[in-house]
Amino acid sequence: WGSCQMLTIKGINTAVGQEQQVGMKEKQVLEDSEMHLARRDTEALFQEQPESGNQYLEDTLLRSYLKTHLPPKVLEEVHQDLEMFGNRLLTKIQPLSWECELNPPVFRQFDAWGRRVDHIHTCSAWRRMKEISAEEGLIAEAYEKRYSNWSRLYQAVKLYLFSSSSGGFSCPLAMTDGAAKVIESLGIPGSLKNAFDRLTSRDPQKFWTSGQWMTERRGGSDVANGTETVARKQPDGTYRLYGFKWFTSAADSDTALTLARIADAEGQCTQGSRGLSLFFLRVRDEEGKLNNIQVQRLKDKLGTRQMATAELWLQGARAELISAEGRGVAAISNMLNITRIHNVIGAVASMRRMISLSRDYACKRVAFGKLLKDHPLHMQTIARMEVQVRGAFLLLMDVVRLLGLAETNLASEQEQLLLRLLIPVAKLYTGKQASAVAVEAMESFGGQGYMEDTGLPVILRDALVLSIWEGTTNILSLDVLRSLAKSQGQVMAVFLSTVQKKLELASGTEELSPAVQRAREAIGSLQQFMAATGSERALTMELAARDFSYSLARIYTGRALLMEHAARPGASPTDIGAALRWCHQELCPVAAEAARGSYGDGAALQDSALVLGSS
Ligand code: UCC
Repeated sequence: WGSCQMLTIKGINTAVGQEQQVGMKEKQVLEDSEMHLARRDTEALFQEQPESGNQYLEDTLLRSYLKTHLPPKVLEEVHQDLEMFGNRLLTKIQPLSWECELNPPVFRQFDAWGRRVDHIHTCSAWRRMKEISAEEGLIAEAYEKRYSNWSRLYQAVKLYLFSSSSGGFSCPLAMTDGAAKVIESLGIPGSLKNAFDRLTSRDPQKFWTSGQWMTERRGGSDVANGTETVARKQPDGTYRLYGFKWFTSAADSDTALTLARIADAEGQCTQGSRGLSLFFLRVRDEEGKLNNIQVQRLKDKLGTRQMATAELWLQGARAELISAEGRGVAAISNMLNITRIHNVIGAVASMRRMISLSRDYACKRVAFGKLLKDHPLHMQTIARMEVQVRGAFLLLMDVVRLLGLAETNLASEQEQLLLRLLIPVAKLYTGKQASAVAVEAMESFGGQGYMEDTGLPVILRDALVLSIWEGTTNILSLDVLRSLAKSQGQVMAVFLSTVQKKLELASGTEELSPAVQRAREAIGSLQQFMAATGSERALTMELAARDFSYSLARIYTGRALLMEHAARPGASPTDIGAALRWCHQELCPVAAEAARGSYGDGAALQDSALVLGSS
């Protein structure tokens, strides 16, 4: 401030810097005003908040995908609904989401008089999310099949838009969808008709959500050996479950699917996977009383704090057997495959949100005399993330397109095999991408990205779980191998022929030829790897499982980017640029690592020595 600047504060005219006699009171006012001015000075440096608008309208990739793939009549209808939903998300749902974050569930074990109540209190915003989910048909859409095979894709698009504004409610929706899928695949038996109707209802008063209780104290990955819960048959044909569920998501749900071992007349159970059966249960009765379940505590998680994840004692919970005896894992796989797709939705949505905010911030924030968007290095960093989210989005769309075909009996046998392979591939790959993008994007806000009340750390924390729950990266890599083994290699044959066929079409586009060339080389390397390892021991494939899955993800995503998008009529230079960039990363890491000898016995020993520190 200039020393002679005239200021008018609180009605006192003062010439700052002039020597004058001022009374104590006036002096105080002057000091206050200077402090105030100092604050004003820094206020001028305040940064504008990054914001997003109507997520649907702003998402050009999503819109161009829908325009390319949906039949015109379907597109017209869903466009209207998605635009309205985008507005609702912006104006009504996003504020609720923040409320859910600020008011996580609270567990009250006893009432004031010492009575055990085990009450999980959720906030009103969380309960409103449940109503909105029903109103928007976020589960119903997939089961009503109004748009035949496109219904599943349409539902996935709505969930994708909802995910990052859902305040964590996308988690119970994932499991609700999975439970509905299991019941549907059983042919909706009479005893489950009411539950199915409620899980897929558009009526907020009727709508139920479901949990998935798989993890017990001995672990969540090795379900076959970790499940101790015992089911005892009752004279009326129902079962009572006794055991301890260590990690039950959305413990405030109305119903749950869970695994248990049926005890025979002597009380003996079959161990391992063949001893597991699948059960359906209501969590509470009509009066809200728990179904012989005690809540031990809520989990203290790094993220996803908006949802009640609990440890539960089942002390004779009444349940219905819904799989064949001993076929529990196979039966719950239907649920797992759906929740894994939801995980992909969550991963892509999280990346999209982070990048939208980064982009908006880059257009507002000035540093070193110009907007961030005018700093090429900053834009390069965001562009690299943008390529990742584009690839992940198109991979997701392809998975839900195939799921829609399978659910309307329109999928060929090859498409069903491809779907089985792509679900774990997409889940493991996008989970990792989402974590990496969240960390990188956070940096694009500078120190602000690290501040809790910006909401950005929430996105990071919530993204970190995506590669852990519903099967870790390694467990899913082994599931990829399982799908190969079960189909006796057919899934790989389908994978390779699908990618190659599509590349043929893309090769007609001149600008894409370097990317097509790289993709072809990667496929060649993958085939060579497969041929070389075909006769080798299981250890080789186990060690290669993760790199192998990454190779499938990158090659297939390259195909989706190249063919489905960059080679379509009307593709923009941006679409082509994204495809080229995608294909410039290592598309077949498994071949590169195999050439380095990473999968032999010696490599395994070296890994152990390195980790365990032995010589
Ligand atoms: O619960 C959790 C948190 C929930 C939160 C969810 C929110 C997500 C929403 C995100 C929104 C943003 S976390 C814990 C979740 N737990 C898991 O994901 C389990 C991870 N472990 C596995 O996936 C394992 O691979 C197991 C449990 C499947 C392995 O079991 P087994 O019994 O050792 O496996 P088997 O013997 O190989 O398979 C048994 C049968 C076989 O069928 P048959 O007998 O006909 O040959 C397999 O082919 O199950 C079949 N099967 C499958 N079928 C196994 N996996 C699959 C699959 N993925 N698809 C089809």
